[in-house]
Amino acid sequence: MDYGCKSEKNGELLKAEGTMKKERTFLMIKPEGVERGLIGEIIGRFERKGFKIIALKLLKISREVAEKQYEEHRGKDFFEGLVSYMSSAPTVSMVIEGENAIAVAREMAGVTNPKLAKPGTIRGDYGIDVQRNVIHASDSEESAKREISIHFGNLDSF
Ligand code: RTP
Ligand code: MG
Repeated sequence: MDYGCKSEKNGELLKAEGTMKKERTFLMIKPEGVERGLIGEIIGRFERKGFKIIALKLLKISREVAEKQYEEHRGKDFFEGLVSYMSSAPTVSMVIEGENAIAVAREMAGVTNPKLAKPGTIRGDYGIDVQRNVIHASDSEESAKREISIHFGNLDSF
């Protein structure tokens, strides 16, 4: 299984676009990131990169919300484990804003499997395994819109 492809594609996307575009994206610090005391470290990376925090909350999400967030994976063998895990303990949800936020945040997160993620990326530095990979980041404009709305409702006026 190639866990690397999506982020590789983001790198290509950034190069190919070559344009600056102000965007918002949705991020979530997964349960083990919160449990291990990595909230400040992770938020700090995005702040230092110049992103603006638009919305932020710490809570244990319901199974229903986890299912909605990961709807695209319904039916896959890891779906049940994923939604159980994501709703098992507190997480931190946030919306950040900045130039090319969606692709840049994916690059900063690193590829899905922490064992393959590069040092300097969040998953490369702190990830334990494919499920406990510290952070979720929206993978497209459409996903970002959908996920922001699931977790924060309408933020257009913020
Ligand atoms: P995410 O949605 O959490 O930002 O991660 P991603 O885009 O890098 O990866 P995705 O393919 O969307 O998978 C969502 C999350 O499901 C878990 N996963 N487990 N056991 C497995 O084979 C497997 N594959 C994916 C990971 O926690 C992944 O982040
Ligand atoms: Mg994903």
